[in-house]
Amino acid sequence: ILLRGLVVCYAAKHLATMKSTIFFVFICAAVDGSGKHNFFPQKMTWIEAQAYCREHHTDLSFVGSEREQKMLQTAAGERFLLGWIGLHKDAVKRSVWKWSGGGDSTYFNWAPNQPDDYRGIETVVNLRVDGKWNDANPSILRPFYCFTKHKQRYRATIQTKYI
Ligand SMILES: [Ca+2]
Repeated sequence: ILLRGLVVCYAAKHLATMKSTIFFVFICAAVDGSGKHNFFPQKMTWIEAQAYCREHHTDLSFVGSEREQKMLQTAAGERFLLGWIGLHKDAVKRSVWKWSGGGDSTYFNWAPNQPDDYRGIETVVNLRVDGKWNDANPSILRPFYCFTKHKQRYRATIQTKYI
């Protein structure tokens, strides 16, 4: 189950007859799909950076929350540094922003007046030194942020219900 930030409940229905009751066991796992973000100062195009991250880590960094935004700051040494993150424009639906590795973005931290799609060629996103996001030309050479996914950890709760 590779879902991040979601509480996944899968109900394992144990049909154990206990006298005249049916015994259900529900197992809920809060999947901690988070991991570690790292900053890489070597400059690459967005595509090169993505390939590098995928080969050596998991992917370009995704930023799904304020908390993860903060993780990038920590990765760069308690400050924000200019660098690519994994956000890119959907190739077909140009108003939709997707994370490298899948999923539409629902959290945004755009700088004022961004995304502006300057010259109509800004299809990927970089973090600025103020921590805000800017859409940019993917062929510019920039440092980048990679994400390494941790192994899954579970916090399981068992609920029992007699009906
Ligand atoms: Ca821009």
